[in-house]
Amino acid sequence: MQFGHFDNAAKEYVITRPDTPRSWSNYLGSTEFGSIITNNAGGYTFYRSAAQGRFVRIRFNAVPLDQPGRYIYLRDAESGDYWSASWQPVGKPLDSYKSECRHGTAYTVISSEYAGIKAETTYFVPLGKTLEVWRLKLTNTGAKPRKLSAFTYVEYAGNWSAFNDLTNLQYSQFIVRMGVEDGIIDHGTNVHIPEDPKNFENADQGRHTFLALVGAPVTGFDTDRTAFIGTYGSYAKPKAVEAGRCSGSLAYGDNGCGSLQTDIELAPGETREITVLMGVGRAGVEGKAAAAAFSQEGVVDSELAMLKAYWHGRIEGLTAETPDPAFNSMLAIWGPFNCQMTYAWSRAASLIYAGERDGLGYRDTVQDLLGVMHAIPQEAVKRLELMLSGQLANGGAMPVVKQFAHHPGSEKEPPEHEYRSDDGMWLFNTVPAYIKESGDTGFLNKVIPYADHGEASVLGHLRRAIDFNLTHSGKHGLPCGLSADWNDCIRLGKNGETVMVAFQLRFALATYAELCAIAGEAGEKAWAEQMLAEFDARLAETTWDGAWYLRGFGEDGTKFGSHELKEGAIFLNTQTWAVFSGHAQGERAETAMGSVEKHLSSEYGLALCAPPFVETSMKVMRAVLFNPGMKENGAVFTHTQGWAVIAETMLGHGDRAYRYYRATMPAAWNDKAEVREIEPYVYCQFTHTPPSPHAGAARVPWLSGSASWAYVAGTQYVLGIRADWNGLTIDPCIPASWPGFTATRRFRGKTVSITVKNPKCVEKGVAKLTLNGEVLSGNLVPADKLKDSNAVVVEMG
Ligand code: IFM
Repeated sequence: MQFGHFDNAAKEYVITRPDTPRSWSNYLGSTEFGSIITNNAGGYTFYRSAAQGRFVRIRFNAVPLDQPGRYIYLRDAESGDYWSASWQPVGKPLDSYKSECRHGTAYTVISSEYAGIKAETTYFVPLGKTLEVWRLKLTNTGAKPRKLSAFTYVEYAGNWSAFNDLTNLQYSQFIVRMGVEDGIIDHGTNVHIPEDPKNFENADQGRHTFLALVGAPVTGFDTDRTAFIGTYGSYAKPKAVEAGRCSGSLAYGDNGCGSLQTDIELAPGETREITVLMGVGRAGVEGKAAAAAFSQEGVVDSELAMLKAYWHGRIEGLTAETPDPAFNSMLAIWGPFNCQMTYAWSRAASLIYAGERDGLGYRDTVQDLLGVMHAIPQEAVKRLELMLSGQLANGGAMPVVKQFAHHPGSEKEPPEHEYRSDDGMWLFNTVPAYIKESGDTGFLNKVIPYADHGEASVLGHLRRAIDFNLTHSGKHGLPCGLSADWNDCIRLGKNGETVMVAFQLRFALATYAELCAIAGEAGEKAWAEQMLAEFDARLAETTWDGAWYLRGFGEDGTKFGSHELKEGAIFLNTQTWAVFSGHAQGERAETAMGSVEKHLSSEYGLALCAPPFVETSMKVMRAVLFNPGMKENGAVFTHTQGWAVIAETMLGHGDRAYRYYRATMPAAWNDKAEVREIEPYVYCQFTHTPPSPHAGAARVPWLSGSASWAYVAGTQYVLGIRADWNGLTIDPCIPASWPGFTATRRFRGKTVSITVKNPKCVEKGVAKLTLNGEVLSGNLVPADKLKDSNAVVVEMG
């Protein structure tokens, strides 16, 4: 069943049925001023942090879904009938109410048609501004004049705090003081104490937001929720809208809301435009200034155009046309946009991440950078430097880096039991990704402080990360699992060993050797190569279980991920990382990936492990906490699928790689949206697998490691367009049935147009490559041969 379709030309997803199986959301704004909006105008808004800057309330997990939000109620003065410009919250019957929602890149347009009135609301945050615009266009499509009233509605969160709003009502409900100045609502918090704008984390300060309306006179207002909704009213039946007029309430404690009323007459065929502005600052200062600026003709349109151009620029680092329209939609917009949102918001703000995670999880953020590196390398490297300064002098990392309150050099070392074994290992993916993208090899010498004390060059940081795992190793000479490796639900402890991180360490040693060669550190390179050879031998001896690789060893030597076990007999990650790391080659690699197909694959993708856990002790295998077939307990954990795709392409299996790729590609499920349930344009954290009764249902949309690894796998390994130390490698691994594809990649300031032809129907292999008509040997397009615009033609065979 379909609830909408992709409009690649407009770079939008169009929801044509508003009764989606779950709320289908979008992001507006920036990390200064962020908003989540759903297809039914539900959502919330925050300044800088979804936890500490939350000023618009949503009730997470609400019934009905995603309420409240940013609503505009419409009421016919003659009949007294009323509805909302978005289908919800009033929810008129869908046989008489037409609705469309277009989610675009940081804007959303919700349109409706009911009772002869067309309404179109465009929601966005103008670039560089700390305010939200809701531009409403109302059209009378009938033959007689109409008198309408429009009422805005937004509900304020207490004390700008996600937590206080839920848990400290005895305080947060008594510091709100609403006002109205020249028709602009002032939402005040702690208005009697000084403001402290430079100290964001100071909760004890006066703060204000404003709500203004331009384009029509304000004829009424309510700022007290009870006055607007009524004691036993609801968002579907607010008292003020039923009555046809606001009562002029001024909240003094309790719950503040923002409702501005305007009365509009529309001649047949006439369109009127009004604009609502909601932003940070006082009504009388920032509110008045915003109202003046946005009353100018054309300002809303030009701000929207600038916003679109900005975001399109950020997602157009690579464009491609393949034989698969679903892949094309993901490549054109949603894949890179999802990566940008993950990079921006980490795991802090969505309909699922309700603000509890404030800050940048170390391993997550370092991986998230991979999905945006090709698009915004100079911005990404700043974040990478921040993360390097979250590494500790012992080579481990702080679990979370708080961008608002990070003090490199003087952070406290976390307690020993909080260390995870994989944190520093992800730097070996991301540091090279930056250098390959930019050509900036000097980055390796950049000196960056450690979080707790001391400093080192980037290369020095990498060496420390390796040392951390070499010094924390167990009986088999493999890295200890500590509180977790990538898998939060595997606690192998300070003596148990993780085979996944062992493969990451193998990858790290190989990568470090390459980096040392670039940096001219011959001694370090020789050391890394020697360690790598020894480590490979150790891995071959200790980690092979007969038909696949083990997952780890417990502190008492118990094997995990072994065919000898009834539960968790095979794990995905150690097979894929064995190949990805370069350790497993030839027959072992084929056997391991064959076992993956045999034991873990389904139409929904590859399960993280099988069979799921039911009876295993949770001492190590904490996955048993989840129902079988969910999350780390045997679901398709989407984050990991990219590694499987990469491994298959490394083995030259284009058909299998793409089958896996498609299984979790959101757009490929567009016509089965009732099965997948969440947004068909964004990645999710996991998909239920049997024995879950909801097999196929995806959960935790937007923010996870899935988007970035899917993007890396799809663009760098399926299409095979990879930045390399000295240029761009073109090494496609595609389904044999594809006749080829075209792509355009921005690379080091140049444009490279690529045509791949596959006349012999192979899955992998470059027979011929030409750059601007010149035949080159191999599959590398050297950076120093690039002109401003380039044509590369690749013939597979
Ligand atoms: O790797 C983790 C991630 O850091 C948070 N979400 C779950 C993943 C797997 O456990």
